[in-house]
Amino acid sequence: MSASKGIDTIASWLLEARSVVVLTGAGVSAESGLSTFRDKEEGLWAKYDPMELATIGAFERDPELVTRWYHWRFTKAKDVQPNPGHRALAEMESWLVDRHGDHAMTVITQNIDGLHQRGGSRRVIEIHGSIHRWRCTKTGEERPLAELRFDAFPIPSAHGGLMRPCVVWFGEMLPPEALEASFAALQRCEVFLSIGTSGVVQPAASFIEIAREAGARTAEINKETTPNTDSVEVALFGQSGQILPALMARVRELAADAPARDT
Ligand code: BJW
Repeated sequence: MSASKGIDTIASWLLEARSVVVLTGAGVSAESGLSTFRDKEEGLWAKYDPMELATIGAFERDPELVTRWYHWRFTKAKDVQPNPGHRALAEMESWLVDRHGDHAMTVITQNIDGLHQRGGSRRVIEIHGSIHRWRCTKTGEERPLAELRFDAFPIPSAHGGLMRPCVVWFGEMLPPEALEASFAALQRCEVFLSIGTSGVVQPAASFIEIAREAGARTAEINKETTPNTDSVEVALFGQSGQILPALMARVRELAADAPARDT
């Protein structure tokens, strides 16, 4: 299917859909200047060993290294801006919410960078947590990053523990409330878009199947093929920062020709 035909198809789904779920991964933030994980040359895991940085074992072995790494990641995330892909998703949400109400669109993101929210998205579930919140390893008490002083690595907590980022490392459970909210959105979704994720990390990798079983149309937007490419109805290859604005422009064109449906 050509790119413009694919965009047309997804746009026509969005015109009809009352509930949309978008699953995003690191690729959505790549055009803002943040590294993905698994890209062969530029990905973080091409340069660093995930088992040395993104597990609780790594933090227990070398809390200084892991704290410094996440502090560096935070500094990068803070210094970049949401890109046209983030903004187009925010636009998609307000367009759908205007037509069908608050629950019409949910972004489930694996990203910890906060760029969807800064780009204007409101209903965002951060299933792998956020780099903007940290918590005490002893009490679990959370503190916004702005309250922490990064003048010692690792950062001692007020309760005799250490402060760690509220992100989900390999082998850790996802936040139960984020999982619950994700499943609820997946059960009712009519369109599921997988954008900028390699689709290999569980449980997020299974969300597309849950949506499909719930009857959703499925599409993928990615620079490359993924394990989902063959099973989605529409696969668009390219940069999300270019495709998503084109998709929203097409949605608006089609909507101008078609009267809005009642919710
Ligand atoms: C573009 C683009 C552009 C580029 N436009 N596209 C065997 C042993 C141990 C565990 C497991 C196991 N088998 C399964 C597991 C479970 C494990 C897992 O799935 N492992 C697999 C890797 C095998 N999962 C877990 O452990 C999860 N917890 C869990 O399952 O709990 C239950 C349990 C408990 C105990 C034991 C077993 C199970 C937790 C997973 C947590 C993942 N954490 C990380 C780090 C978070 C913090 C941080 O950011 O540092 O999350 S890992 C990393 O991968 C990060 C990401 O959110 C996640 C997904 O990556 P993502 O976003 O897809 O990025 P990439 O780089 O992979 O892909 C980018 C894509 O974008 C590419 O396709 C590009 O082509 C594309 N792209 N530019 C469009 N401009």
